[in-house]
Amino acid sequence: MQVENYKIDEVNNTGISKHQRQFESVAEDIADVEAVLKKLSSFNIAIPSWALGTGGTRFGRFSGGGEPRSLEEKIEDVGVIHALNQSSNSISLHIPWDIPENAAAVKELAAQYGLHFDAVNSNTFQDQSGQKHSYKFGSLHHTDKAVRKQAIEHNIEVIKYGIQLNSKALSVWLSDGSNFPGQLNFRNAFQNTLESLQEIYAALPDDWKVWVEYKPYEPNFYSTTIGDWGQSYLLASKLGPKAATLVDLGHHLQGTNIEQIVSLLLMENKLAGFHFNDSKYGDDDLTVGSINPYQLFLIFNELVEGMDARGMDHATGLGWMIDASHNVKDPIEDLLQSVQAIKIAYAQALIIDKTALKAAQYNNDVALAQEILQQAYRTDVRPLVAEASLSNGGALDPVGAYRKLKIREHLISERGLKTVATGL
Ligand code: PSV
Ligand code: MN
Repeated sequence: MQVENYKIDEVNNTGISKHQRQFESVAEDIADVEAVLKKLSSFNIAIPSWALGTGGTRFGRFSGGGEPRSLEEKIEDVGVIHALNQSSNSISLHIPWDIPENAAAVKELAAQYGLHFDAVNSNTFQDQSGQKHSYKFGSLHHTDKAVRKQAIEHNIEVIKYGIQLNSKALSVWLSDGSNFPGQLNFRNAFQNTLESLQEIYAALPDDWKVWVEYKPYEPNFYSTTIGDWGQSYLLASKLGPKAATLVDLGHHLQGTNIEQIVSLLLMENKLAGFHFNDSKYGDDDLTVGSINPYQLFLIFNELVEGMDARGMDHATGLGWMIDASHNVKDPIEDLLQSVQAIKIAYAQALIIDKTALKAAQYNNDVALAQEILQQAYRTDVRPLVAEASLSNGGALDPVGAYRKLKIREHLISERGLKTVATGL
């Protein structure tokens, strides 16, 4: 379904005067509000194809109604999200969950919704039917060369799909690791991974990147071969300039200072981008900003400061993507909330008084530095985000509009109540 502009306008009209009051009130205190709005308007976050169905846990999965049954329907759902928030103009595919059988048709369909294709993701953490070798004991790090070869070939195949779609990056996450002490020789596992990635790297087109994602545990519970940013950074450095580290917010042990990791990776030009989500305990894949929005803001503070220091374009300089899916929410509402949370954190980071913060840092004025950060964080920037959305033709309140326009009801009537999307 296409969400027609006039319907969004109709919903917006019911809240426009309240919005204008709120916007003027916040805009008054912002030095260059036009520049902030421009940055917000051009900022987009990719939607993962696997997050459009209801998420599950290892204890079960409770599908919602009207879930997309095919890649085409997933594209349709991202089209809905983008029509409402004007900030999700791309989709990231996971192969083989979502194979673009007819790339030209899929690209054309996406273009009808104003969408393009973000990074393509490989999957060597599950065995597929008919697959010759098992990934039970890993893939790119495996002791057996034949298994490694199979996994390398899969990644190269994913690159080929990506080329057809005009993607520009391969995102690799490995579940490779060990469950018990003694199971693995760490050095051999790392070397095998490096050599495998070198073969994949050699197959990258000139204008492509490979993003190396890390994760401390799960599904392995003793060691993970790419378990933290140091291990990912080491691989990315050895691989070369087309390789960088991907930060998934849920892939850190509790208490980790993620913003510091982000700052240093950015300084070294080795930050690929993000998988945004939120977590309370582990890789919970919760809605972005639902648990620790302050951390998200601190990350964006480092991003804005660090990207400006390198003269990078905020919108295109890094890969921005959500990697969250939940088991009790409507996935489209969940994704709309995540994108809003990201834009709110970004807007707050944009309005930090950077000159004053720099001076406070230089003078070791700790209390003032904290005041400056929290002044921005405690500003209700939602009218700025709404104004940016409005100027692009999006909804003032995307979740509210989604409900008012009864989009899920519409999708259920088209697709049925009992549908299941591919993914985890
Ligand atoms: C692994 O937990 C991960 O974060 C990787 O990005 C995978 O590609 C994705 O989740 C699979 O859902
Ligand atoms: Mn991820």
